[in-house]
Amino acid sequence: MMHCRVCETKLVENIDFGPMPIANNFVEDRKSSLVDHFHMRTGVCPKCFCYQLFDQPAPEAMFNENYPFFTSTSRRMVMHFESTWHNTVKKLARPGDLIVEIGSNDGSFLLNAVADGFNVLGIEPSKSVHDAAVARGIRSINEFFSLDLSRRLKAEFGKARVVFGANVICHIPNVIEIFKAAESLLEDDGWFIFEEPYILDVLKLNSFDQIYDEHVFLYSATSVSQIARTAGLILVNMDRISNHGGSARYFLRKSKHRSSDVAVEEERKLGLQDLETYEEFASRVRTLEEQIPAFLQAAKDRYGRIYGYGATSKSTTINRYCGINNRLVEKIYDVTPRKIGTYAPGSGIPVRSFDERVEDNPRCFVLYAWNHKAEIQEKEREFTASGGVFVEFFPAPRFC
Ligand code: JHZ
Ligand code: ZN
Repeated sequence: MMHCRVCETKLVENIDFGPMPIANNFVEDRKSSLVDHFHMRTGVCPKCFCYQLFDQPAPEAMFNENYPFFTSTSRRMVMHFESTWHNTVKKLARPGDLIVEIGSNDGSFLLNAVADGFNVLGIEPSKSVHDAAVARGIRSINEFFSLDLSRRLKAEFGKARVVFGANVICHIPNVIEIFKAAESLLEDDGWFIFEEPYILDVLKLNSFDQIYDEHVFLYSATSVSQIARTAGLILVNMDRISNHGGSARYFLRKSKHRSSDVAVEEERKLGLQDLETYEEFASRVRTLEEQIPAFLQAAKDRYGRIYGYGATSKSTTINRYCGINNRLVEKIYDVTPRKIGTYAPGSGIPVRSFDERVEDNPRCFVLYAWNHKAEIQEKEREFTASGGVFVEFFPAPRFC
């Protein structure tokens, strides 16, 4: 696909990452973990400035019964969704209203709405996490969101006061259909609210690891406001939040409401509507492609062995693009039962339980879960007090 998924203008190529595996393909067979699945290239639309992948694997290849990312593995993310419910979404709804979540994962957000007596519906195509939500008593539908599904839901459950999504809208290639589906599911005074990594923060931090198979788009107010218009919606507000190294939360309503171009105007001033901004980012990413493995090699020379902290989706892009394998990074520790005992995609680095660290006695961690730095540093006070160090990559590799 060489044309913008939103406005069909020819894309301007931005970064060529080369062959890539599926970022969350954590499997027990080392050989299959090394299989590449697609050629990862990004482009920017010169008309609507939607930043996107040229190609993406089929949705079913990414989101299925083996999907291993569970929202509840981060205590802070669980707290974040609790406060998102109480401080934002709940304030826009009345008890008894229907709250629909697209990509509801293990129910970490909807649990809060259930506890307050709201009517909830989760939509989750990945069976692994859908089952976890059902086990927690959340009404969840194991399907991809679509126009067809929204019609069926409306017939069965009525209209929704809020359609919410966290870290999911940027995963969906047929975005115009999804916006139309949200629009048709909403009450006239309803709200479509979603949040996810914000391209401005990615450009500022050089955090190219937010680019992987699942993230077919990296959005801005500029691009979201234009997609909204194609679907009978308008952007009424955008908030910046700190998750995932910097996210944006977009508030959309039906087009009879009043739109705001404050965020779009701010982005124009910051260069998000200039192609050079993206070209400069690409050139900084190419520098990191050299710097990251060199820095890790130096860290290994100094500390003997280095270990990964958090088998994130993001780590797949870093490892594959920078050619990092298990000769450089010994293993990656992770708390997720589904990831333990597997190999990290594209690198062959074993993923192991933190139980093994007592024996390994790591002195240097590669902070692949850098977006959870505060939570991890709090947990790892003893490690750092005893001289242990972390390596972080963005905006440039360093010890922290
Ligand atoms: P984390 C996922 O990306 C996938 P990932 C998805 N595509 C997306 O958009 C983002 O989330 C939002 C582990 N961990 O959150 C748990 C520890 O071991 O950075 C996770 O496996 N110890 C939907 O995968 C991983 O690290 C800890 O103390 O990049 C973190 O993954 C903590 C805090 C985490 O998301
Ligand atoms: Zn476009």
